[in-house]
Amino acid sequence: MRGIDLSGKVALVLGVANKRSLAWAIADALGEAGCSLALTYQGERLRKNVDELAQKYPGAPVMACDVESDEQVEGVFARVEKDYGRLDVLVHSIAYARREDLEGEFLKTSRQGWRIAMEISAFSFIRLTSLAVPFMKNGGSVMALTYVASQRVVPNYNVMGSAKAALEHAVRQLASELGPSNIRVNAISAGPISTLSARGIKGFSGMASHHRRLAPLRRNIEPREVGDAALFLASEMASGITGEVVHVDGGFNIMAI
Ligand code: 0WD
Repeated sequence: MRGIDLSGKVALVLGVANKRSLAWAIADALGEAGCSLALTYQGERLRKNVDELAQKYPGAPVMACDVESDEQVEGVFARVEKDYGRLDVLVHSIAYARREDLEGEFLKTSRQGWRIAMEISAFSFIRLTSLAVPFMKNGGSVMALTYVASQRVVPNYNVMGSAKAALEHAVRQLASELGPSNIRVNAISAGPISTLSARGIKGFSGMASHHRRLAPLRRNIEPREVGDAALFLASEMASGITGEVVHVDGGFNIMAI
């Protein structure tokens, strides 16, 4: 157990694909701090990975949730209500764009490619938050994962940069609306980590070594460091922080050259 104790709290974590997923590290950080967990998987192919994580946290429900399905999204909250009747923490660690929209010219972005990236990577955050709010009766902490390509041009990140910009705006807008209910809404902007979705970005390994060279800490970050930041944001230690984008990137974002 680290310094923060989340016993008695409940967190819903979406976006575990496998052991390398940032959501896995976040779920572990929260679970090891005593937080009860509810976990989701997108599609049967990922179910056994999430089951493996859930085994460490007896009683944690594991639910199918593709955010493109209203029925599945609503089903998740019905189960949270049944199992726990409350929610304190919501973690959105989901992003998707078609491979052809993550390379080549941004100018050629298709209507469909834009819609898919925006809907899965940004709109789902608003929808999930709206369904979580009624369960956060004593306040809560909501968080999403973002990347510096929301603010600056990163080659090949293309439509995902647009989606992350929309996601960060949603963080601020929701923080403003939910602050009076003591629900805090923040984003963690992580440096590049080699996960399933990161490897879908063309030239990812070059990007990671560029970060390593330029970042003040002169290294890439570890998933555990994202987990620790999420643990902090979930806890009372962060009670005064909302609408923020917290960078866990070794300081990369402050550098010009
Ligand atoms: O370098 C990185 N890895 C960074 C990731 C740097 C900064 C930010 N991020 C963000 C990502 O953009 C994403 O928002 O962190 C979040 C988590 O990504 P991850 O942990 O890097 O990647 P991964 O382990 O692949 O988890 C993302 C998961 C999907 O995985 P795959 O690879 O199967 O698409 O998002 C989920 C899915 O499990 N996902 C969905 N979940 C529900 N419904 C959907 C969907 N429609 N689409 C993707």
